[in-house]
Amino acid sequence: MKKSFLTFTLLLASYLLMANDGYKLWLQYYPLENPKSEYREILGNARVPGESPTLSIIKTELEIARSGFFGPATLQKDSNSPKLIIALKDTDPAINKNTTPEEMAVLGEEGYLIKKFSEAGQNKILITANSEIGLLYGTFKLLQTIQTGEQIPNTGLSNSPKIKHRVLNHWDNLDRSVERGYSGSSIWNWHRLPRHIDQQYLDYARANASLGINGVSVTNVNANALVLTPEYLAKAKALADAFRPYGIKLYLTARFSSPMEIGGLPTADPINAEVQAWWKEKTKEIYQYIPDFGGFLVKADSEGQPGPHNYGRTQAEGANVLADAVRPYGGIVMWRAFVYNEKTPDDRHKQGYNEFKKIDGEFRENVIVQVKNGAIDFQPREPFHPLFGAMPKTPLMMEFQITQEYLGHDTHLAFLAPMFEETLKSDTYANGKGSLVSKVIDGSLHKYPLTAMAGVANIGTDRNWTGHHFHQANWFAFGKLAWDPETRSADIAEEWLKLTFTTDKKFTEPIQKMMLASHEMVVNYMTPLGLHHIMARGHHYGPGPWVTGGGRDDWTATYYHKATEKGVGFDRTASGSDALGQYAPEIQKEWGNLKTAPEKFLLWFHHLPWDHRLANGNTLWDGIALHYQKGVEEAKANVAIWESMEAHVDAERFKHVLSFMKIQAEEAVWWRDACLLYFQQFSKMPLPDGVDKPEHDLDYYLNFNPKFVPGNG
Ligand code: GCV
Repeated sequence: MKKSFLTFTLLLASYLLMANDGYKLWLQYYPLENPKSEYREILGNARVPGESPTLSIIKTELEIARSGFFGPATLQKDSNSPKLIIALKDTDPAINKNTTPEEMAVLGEEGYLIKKFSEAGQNKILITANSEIGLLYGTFKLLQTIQTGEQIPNTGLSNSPKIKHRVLNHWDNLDRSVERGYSGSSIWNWHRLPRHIDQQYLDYARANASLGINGVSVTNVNANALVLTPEYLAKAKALADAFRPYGIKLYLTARFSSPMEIGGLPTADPINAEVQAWWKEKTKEIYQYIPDFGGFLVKADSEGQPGPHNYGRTQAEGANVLADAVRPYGGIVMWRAFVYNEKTPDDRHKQGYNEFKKIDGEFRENVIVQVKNGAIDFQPREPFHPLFGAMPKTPLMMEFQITQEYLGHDTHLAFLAPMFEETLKSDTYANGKGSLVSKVIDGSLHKYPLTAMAGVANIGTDRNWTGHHFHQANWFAFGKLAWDPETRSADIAEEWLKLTFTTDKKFTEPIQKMMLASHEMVVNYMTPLGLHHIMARGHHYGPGPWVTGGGRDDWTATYYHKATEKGVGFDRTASGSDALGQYAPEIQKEWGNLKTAPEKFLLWFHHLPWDHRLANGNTLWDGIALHYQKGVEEAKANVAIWESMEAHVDAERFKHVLSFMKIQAEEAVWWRDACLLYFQQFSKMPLPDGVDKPEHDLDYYLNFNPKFVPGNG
């Protein structure tokens, strides 16, 4: 056996045997299959001219990667003849010599260029950019390329983000609870801040930078005004200082009533001069703490949060007062479109559109309206929000939910990239065919000067950050799609698997397939055929199609499924709430007609009899039951697929994933049986062949009441 092969085998064996708690995320830097790889010398002989916090992060990253790929015994540096040069233009002659002004121009502020070149008969690589952050992004890209075994094209690898602000939204409270968080407590230890900067903050920033995420809103949108007081601003400043070298800006959530709660004013009316002056003063103070503060994220007039409605003002009047305050410093306001009220006698689906469409063009230029992917609330599947494409004069940004509030929380494997991709690829028809949501978001459709994407984080103090190891892939996917909303889910899954586990196809191919099918599987066992909002009350964990009554009808399941003996589903066509009328005529025509309506949205837009015939000839009842069954069968099959992967995964992650998958398979059965027994009271039809008989009766599920479910804000 050759020595190099033996070394690799030993390295790999020790990697697999090592306890791996997943803390290293997709930055594993596990031994390379080819120990003779040219990268051994290239990474061992790098020149990064200059000194700065970001440049030193780059140097450290090269060290970590090099020793991971090749083991600690590596080449000595030969700085006279470097093989890897990472530098801004004009800071290294090799960069000037081997790049053109045109190549540099397309990179913009954050892009990078990786190029192979040859010098004195030696193969070398350069990474260049117009900013140090671009260099950091380029370094991560090179290391990811090496780990996944991809090639750098001879023409070079040039990339820059399509979206300007790529922001994680933490719904973290100051007491370290996390609204809709399922992976432990908040990683922000406000009590210890500002004096203690935990290593985890830096590891978090590093992970984000490796994906190109460049903004973080650290506090819950159900905001606490305290965060804007000097005591907390000093703490926020400490976080902002820690994030800065990684290219990450800090944003804060602003409670609309702050001028009253912490400012002592009798009102928060946005047209009141004292209120306006208060926001300006407060903002000035924030910028004294954090000179590159990103701006405010605001949830107003929604679910009990204060807002401009309290004073009879519009959302634009509310947003503009904050926008005027941050504008002199280059800050922005991300104003959420998630505005709805149980007292509005209209389908909840329609309320956000009705509120915002009419004020298109009334926002200041540094406001961007943050719109959830769908009009209700991050359901397992939703049609795209009708506001996309409907506000040509107001920049809109996407808000995805990475944390799985409605998709089984921490234990259910659901790879969300296909769900995000489905929304981004939806055609709004705003400017004719091909007016995809992705083009609204990247600004190209309506020429928005401001672009952004937000993801509600799934990160907590769990050792592996996200509860389920596979939910790291959802954080990863968000970063990739925020950089380029046209990235394919299949590519994201493949890259994540190779970086996180192994490049061995015997593992990556079946597991990639499993990941790509997992979202549809969850939809099948939770909310098939357009059913929605049928989860348990409050904590939203497990099924609850029977949820009815209580203070708010729009927080029940019966409001949405409307099941009776006559049928099931929400009629949102012209004969019902006409939410469909908020979409383009082409969509109204297609989705409104039962012959052409996509079955995945059937009961979202139509109320249909139980014996309605689906495209395949099945009755609606049989179709619902068979979808639930299919979801259960897949969840069970996934357990077996994962079991067969034992040889390819370290024991710690293997066992962790396996036990979560078993929970998922059990709970898929829970969802299927509870929902089918509930709906069967109305359909009065037998379960079709092939659908397992429930183990318990409906009463059992009605009385099943999990206690202390996390994340219930
Ligand atoms: C932060 C849903 C969630 C709430 C969340 C809200 C929002 O209603 O259940 O926990 O509040 O969305 O997005 O503001």
